[in-house]
Amino acid sequence: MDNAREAAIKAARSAGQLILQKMGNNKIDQKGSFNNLVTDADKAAEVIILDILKKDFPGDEILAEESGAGGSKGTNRRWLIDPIDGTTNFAHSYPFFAVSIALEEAGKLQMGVVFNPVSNELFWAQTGKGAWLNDKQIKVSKISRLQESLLSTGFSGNGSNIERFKHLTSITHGVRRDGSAALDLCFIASGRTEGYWELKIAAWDVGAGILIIQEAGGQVTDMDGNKLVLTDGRFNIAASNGQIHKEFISTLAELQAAKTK
Ligand code: LIP
Repeated sequence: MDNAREAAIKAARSAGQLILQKMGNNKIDQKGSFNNLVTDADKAAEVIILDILKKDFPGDEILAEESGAGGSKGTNRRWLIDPIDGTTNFAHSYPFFAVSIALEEAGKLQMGVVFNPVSNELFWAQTGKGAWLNDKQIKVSKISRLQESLLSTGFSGNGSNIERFKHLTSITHGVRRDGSAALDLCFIASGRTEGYWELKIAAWDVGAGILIIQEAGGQVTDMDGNKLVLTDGRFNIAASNGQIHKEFISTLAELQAAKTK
């Protein structure tokens, strides 16, 4: 698995270099709706990543945001790749985005890398080897009360998350809407925030960040508190430092119940 991590870090850094070069100078297209963007930098960065990974691991399956699912499926390994997580931020030269690369083996996350080329912060984790930010090991925060927590979320599904955003903003230290799920998860792992939730997110957005949180001592489930399954489609996610998870999930459940009344 070390060679997979080394290849993923090489791919993330190479893609990050290209992304920075193209910031403010790239073609923006829409994927379906007007606010679901893709840039030529997303596509070019994904080509760089796939070239590096396929050279070393030709038999592995791939699920990548821009080119979809592929690979010979000859092994029980699957790569989850988001060349730019935070594309909308990038398209507006808003400097908060990351490259996210994860590897599953037999359906279990084994390695994850999230690289923020703007801050030069490389978050990574390998099962059993802890979570790291550059050369420093990272751990989740010890905050144990939801009301003392700083949270984050996103609106990839649609505006249906606004009531949760409003309520949780009023009962915690605040909710940030950063625009990059991968970095939202890494900020929990590094103790900068305590919780994150989002509806209709994709495996390529969160695969690496999930393992980084787990190896940093945090917890990730679906929004009902059940085991999260990384399907090829869209799903709901709730992540935290572990300490607030029970209270966090029960608050999300109360809000869901109120919505369905
Ligand atoms: C983004 C996610 C973010 C979500 C955005 C978008 P992308 O991923 O990281 O959390 O709110 O709508 O889905 O599309 O930039 O890779």
